[in-house]
Amino acid sequence: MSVETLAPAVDMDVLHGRLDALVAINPLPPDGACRLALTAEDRAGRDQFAAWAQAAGLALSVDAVGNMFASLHGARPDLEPVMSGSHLDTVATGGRFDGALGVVAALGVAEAMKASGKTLPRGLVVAAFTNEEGARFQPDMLGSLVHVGGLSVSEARDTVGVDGICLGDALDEIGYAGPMPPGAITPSAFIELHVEQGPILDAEGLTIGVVEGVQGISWQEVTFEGEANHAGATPMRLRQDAGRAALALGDTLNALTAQIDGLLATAGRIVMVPNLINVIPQRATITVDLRHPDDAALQKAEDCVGALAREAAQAAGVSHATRQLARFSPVPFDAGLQERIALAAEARGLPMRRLISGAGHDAQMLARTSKSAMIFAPSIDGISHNPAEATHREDIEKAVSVLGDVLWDLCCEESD
Ligand code: HGY
Ligand code: MN
Ligand code: MN
Repeated sequence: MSVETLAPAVDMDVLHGRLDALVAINPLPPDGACRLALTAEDRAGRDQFAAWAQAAGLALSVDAVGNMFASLHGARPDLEPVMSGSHLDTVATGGRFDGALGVVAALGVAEAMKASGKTLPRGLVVAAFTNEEGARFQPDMLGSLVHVGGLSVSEARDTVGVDGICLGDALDEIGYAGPMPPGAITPSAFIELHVEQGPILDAEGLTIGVVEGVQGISWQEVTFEGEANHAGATPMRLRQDAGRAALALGDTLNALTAQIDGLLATAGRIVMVPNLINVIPQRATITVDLRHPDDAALQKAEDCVGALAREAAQAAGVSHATRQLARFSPVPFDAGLQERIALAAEARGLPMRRLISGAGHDAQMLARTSKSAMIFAPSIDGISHNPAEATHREDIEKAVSVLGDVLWDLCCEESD
C-alpha cells in the first residue's frame, strides 16, 4: 500500500478564516471560544458550516440528533463514501482547534477535490457530530454514538443536561433535529484530524501523530446527601456534612493515581447546595473522570472510587448515590489506515510518531461500524480545553496536507 498522490492543496487562508469565524461567534481571550452543545452559539457554528458547505456545492443532510453531513458525490454511487470530520461544539472554555479543525479541514479537502475537476470513485462526506464534548449533556461523543447505534434517538433526546434542560428540547430549540435517520451513511473509512491536546508531539518536536487508538473513559457523578445546618452553631460531632464527604472523595483521587500506574483521575465539577459560606452543605455533587488505556485497570479504578465514596459517606454520616455518565472501553484504530497516515507523512518527509489519544473523539465511535483512524497535529505546550489552546500554523498546514493525501487515496480505492 502506498500513498500514490499528493492531493490538491487545501486553501489554508480560507481554512484559517473559517476558524476565525467560528471563534468570533462567542470568543474567549486569547483565542478560544464557547459553543456549548445545542446552544445558540452552537447553532451559529452549525449555520456557518451549512452555509460554507452549500456554497461549496456539497449536499447537506442532518440526522435526528443533529449530526451534520456535507457530501461530495463520487463517480461510483454503488461504493460507500469516505468520511472525515469531527465536532463544532466546545467545552465552556474551549480552544480554537478542538473539533473545529477536523470539520473545516475535511471541508477544505472536499473543496480542493471538487476544484481539481476530477470526480473520484468514492464520494467524501464531511461530518460534524453533535455534542462531542459532553460538557453540557453526557455522555461525550453522544452524536457519533447515536450514529453508530450505541444510543437510541429517544434516549439521546431524553438526556438532561447539567443545566436541567432536556437535549431534545435544546435540539428542537436550535432547529437541528433533522429528518435523516441516524447511521444512514456508513463510510468505507473514517479519518479525523484533531489537535493532540496533550504535550507529546510538541515536546518531541514532531509534526504528525498517527493515532493508534483512544484510552478508556469513565465518568461518574457522586451525590452526597446530608443535612443543612448552621456553620457556627452546629458542633462537629452533630454534623451531616455532605460537602465534607465530597471533598474527601476528591482528595483521594491523587493517591489513587499513584496506586494504579497510568491512571488519570479528575474531579472537574463540584456543586454544593445551598453553596453558602455559613451553611453546612446539605448536598454535594462531585464528578469523577477516570481514564486508562487498559480496561481492567480502569475497572479497578472505578471499583476503588466506589469504595472511597462509601467510606467518605460513612465518615461524614451522610448517604450517597452514584450515576455513571459515560463508560467507553479503550478503542484501537484500524491498522491499515494508520499505515496509510504514516506513509502519507513519510512521503512528505514529516516527523511523526504513533501514540494513544488521551482525549475521547468521535472517531472512537465510528470505529464500531467503519475502519477508523486519526491524525494529530501538535498542541503547543499540550494545552487544550483552555482558550489558550494553540498550534503553529505550519503544523496545521502539514497535518491538513496529510489528511488530504489520505482522503484522496481512499476516495480512489475501488475495491472494498
Ligand atoms: O472528554 C473528552 O475526552 C472529549 O473532549 N470529549
Ligand atoms: Mn475534540
Ligand atoms: Mn474536547
